[in-house]
Amino acid sequence: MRRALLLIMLFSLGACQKQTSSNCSPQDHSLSAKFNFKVGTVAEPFQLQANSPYLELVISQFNALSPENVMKANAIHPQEGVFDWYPSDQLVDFANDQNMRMHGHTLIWHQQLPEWISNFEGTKEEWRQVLKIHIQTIVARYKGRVAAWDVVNEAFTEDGNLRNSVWFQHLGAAYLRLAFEYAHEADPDALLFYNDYNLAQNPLKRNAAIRFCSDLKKAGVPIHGIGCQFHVSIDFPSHREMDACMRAVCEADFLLHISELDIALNPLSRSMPVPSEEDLQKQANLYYWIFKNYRRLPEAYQYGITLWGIGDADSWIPYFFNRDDYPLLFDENYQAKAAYCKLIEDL
Ligand code: 9MR
Repeated sequence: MRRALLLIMLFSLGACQKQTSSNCSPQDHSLSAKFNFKVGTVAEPFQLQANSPYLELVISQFNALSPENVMKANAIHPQEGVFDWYPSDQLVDFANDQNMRMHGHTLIWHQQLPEWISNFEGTKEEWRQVLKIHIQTIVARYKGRVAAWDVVNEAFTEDGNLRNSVWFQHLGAAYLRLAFEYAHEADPDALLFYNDYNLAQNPLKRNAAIRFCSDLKKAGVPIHGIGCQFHVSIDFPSHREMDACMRAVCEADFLLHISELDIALNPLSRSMPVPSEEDLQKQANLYYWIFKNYRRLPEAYQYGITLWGIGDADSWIPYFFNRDDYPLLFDENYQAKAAYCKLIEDL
């Protein structure tokens, strides 16, 4: 009996020590305060509920904000001549009030288009008007309040060619140049980005996208940065590939935004009802490596790193791929994971 009591006491002491020795409670730390560059998150207005753990983390851990969906064309411009400003206004006002840098995402994309654009029938000139009105109405509304825009998103395919989107079909490759020029006319102070995925793991796509952006820039088109999304996993791409991607963007003289960072644990879609300690540790090491490597780049190119979500349950990955996954810094209860602790304690 006395032995059992002693064991219980020792166990409780251990548990206690474990709790108090942990030095990474988000209440006591701010992730963004650790870096000279901005650290952002994606959010939707409905998630910013008063007194919620979500809201607390947004405010305490991040100093930049991207909208996950509310600025995409189907949400903000559902019908010709009709703009639904309410949700994006809420987000922009929130970011401005909190002194967070607002990053607009995304003006021109082939996905999440409203039907009226997908089905639009018109001459080239009429398509140009659609592009112009869409971009300029949005950028002008948020002039001075949204610091930067993903002007064109995911225009390249994996083989390094321009995607056959409606924009390409009706305006040819020129739609990219036009998009940047229209955005710049509406807000000459906004930083303008090209944003895409798989730029680390696919050098063909990376080189094509960077070359295209460089050619635009040489021709005087206002394009300031490249967003490398970095939807990566603990297994791939390699450090070498991610490093090559970061360096290539800077060497081409573009601001580098790691724009949609998450690190999947389960890219092969196995059954994974709970994450293993080993995988969580690998994830922590990779988050750490990405932040550390980013911090080593020339400061002038460090636009910032944006996490694509806060808690694992909010992530697009389990939903989109229909699998268990745990890609973010906080778990489904908004408790800090090993990755958050490693960033806070080791960097
Ligand atoms: O996270 C977004 C998810 O909620 C949407 O359903 C999805 C629609 O395609 O878009 C997700 O965000 C994407 C981003 O806008 C562009 N890069 C890829 C992101 C993940 O799909």
